[in-house]
Amino acid sequence: MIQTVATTPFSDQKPGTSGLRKKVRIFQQPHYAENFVQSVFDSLEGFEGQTLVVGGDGRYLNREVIQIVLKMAAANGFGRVLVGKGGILSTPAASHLIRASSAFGGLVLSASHNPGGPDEDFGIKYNVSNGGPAPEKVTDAIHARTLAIDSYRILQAEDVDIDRLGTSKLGGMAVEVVDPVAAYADLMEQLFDFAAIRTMIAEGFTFSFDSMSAVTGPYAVEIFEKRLGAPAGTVQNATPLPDFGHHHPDPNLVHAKELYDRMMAADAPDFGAASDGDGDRNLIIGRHCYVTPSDSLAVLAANAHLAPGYASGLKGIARSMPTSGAADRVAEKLGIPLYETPTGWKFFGNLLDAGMATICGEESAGTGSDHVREKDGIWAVLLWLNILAVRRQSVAEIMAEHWATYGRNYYARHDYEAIAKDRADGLMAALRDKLATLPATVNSGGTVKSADDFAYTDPTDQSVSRSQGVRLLFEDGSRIVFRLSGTGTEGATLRVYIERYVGEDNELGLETADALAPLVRAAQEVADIAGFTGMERPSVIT
Ligand code: VG1
Ligand code: CO
Repeated sequence: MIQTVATTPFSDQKPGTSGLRKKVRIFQQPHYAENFVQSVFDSLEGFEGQTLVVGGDGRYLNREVIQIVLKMAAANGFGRVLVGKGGILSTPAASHLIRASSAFGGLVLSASHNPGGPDEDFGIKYNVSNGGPAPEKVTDAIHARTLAIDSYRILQAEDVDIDRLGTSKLGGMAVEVVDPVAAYADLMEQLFDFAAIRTMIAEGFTFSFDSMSAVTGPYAVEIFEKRLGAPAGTVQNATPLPDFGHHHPDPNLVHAKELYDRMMAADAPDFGAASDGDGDRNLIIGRHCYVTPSDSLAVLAANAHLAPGYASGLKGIARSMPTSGAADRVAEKLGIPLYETPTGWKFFGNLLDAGMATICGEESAGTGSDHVREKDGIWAVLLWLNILAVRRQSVAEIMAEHWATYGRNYYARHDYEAIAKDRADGLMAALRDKLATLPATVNSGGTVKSADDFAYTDPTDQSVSRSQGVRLLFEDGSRIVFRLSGTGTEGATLRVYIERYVGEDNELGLETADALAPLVRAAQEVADIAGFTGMERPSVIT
């Protein structure tokens, strides 16, 4: 029986950079998840009888919300739901499944790199039929609907068994429980030279992958250990846990420190990598050689043609605005366009759909291509492995050659976390107020050439996104960017992105912190970070 349940709006359901993310206990309020899911459905047209994909990163509340989604999808008239077995789908695998099954869209249940557990975070994101995160016009409509909603529809039924493969009926709707890994792993085999990677591993190449007790475990074991023949144990923390074993599943130098230490040890393996909660991010560390995500994007773009899936070259490269300009130099050399978009994967979808870009990336450890419409952690690792298998050099050698060819963009991101929201807003407002006065001024970082608040016009549909981050560009090409995070669930996080370029005949071997020190000081002065936040130093440096 379909039940129509009266409800009242919640005022805090505005999707952020990547869907709605809140504390689990906020999602546990009566009607909270239901309101959001109904608001998504109410913002869509024409899904009657169509397919919806649903799955998540296995975090706390995943199973409960999947049952809600199934019953609401049935009550709202979807014809079929594809759900990953056990409720598991990595974000890129969900994207692939939406595309491969010609689904109307999908709900991805994840708070990605945010911690999980009863006191931590949960999230829901809607992806459209191209497999990518809903664009702003859709998320704006969803938000508007959350503020007006007065009822939702749900089928009264027993929970569906999501732990057994196969199809069952829920009301008039079919529920198909699918293997979350197989189709995705097959796609990877089409893109990369598995035989070459397998040979490299068989010849003694050593490798360590940290799934951080999050969703990539089953994918990584299947692909790296089973299909590529890496020894058992290559994948660490391979079982997805609802609380990620109390870890913070963010693959950066702070939260993936164990991997970092292993890669810096005397007996380090040749290659190390990690992924995040929902499997769309990647961290790459060669033996004794950390690769910044921005550099990784540049190296992958410069070498992608070595993998079968990209042998015919790239159509273009896209990067988010705060991501370093390293990829720009590669695009220039390849003679292909470079697009600079706001932060968040949803801005790449149109470029990928239009065939304008093939590879995209973000400084936050996200890289991906037109094979799906999400960033893809395991994909990035496989492309690295394919490149290593062809070039037969170490990661450190590849980086050194890359910098010697293109120059080096020293880069760091400083995050100031858990700032009171009004203080963070005050800091950004003060910066925006003085933008016009900054050009031609001199500070510790040098002479400011221009300063603006980044706005983006999508070249495919001319939609405009404003206020995407304050940029200070210096005469020597250095850059500082300030923006507030749109994925946090507590207070505000200020992100400061610092970049300095040195040409190919210049100082390529500096320590990043030394190379950036004057710019770090400049960022603190110009934005008065200590004054606004009371913090003398960032909480996290990546
Ligand atoms: C962060 C990153 C951004 C990324 C987003 C989602 O957003 O900076 O590059 O696309 O997370 O990634 P923000 O607004 O907090 O800076 V994931 O892996 O959390 O889906
Ligand atoms: Co993620």
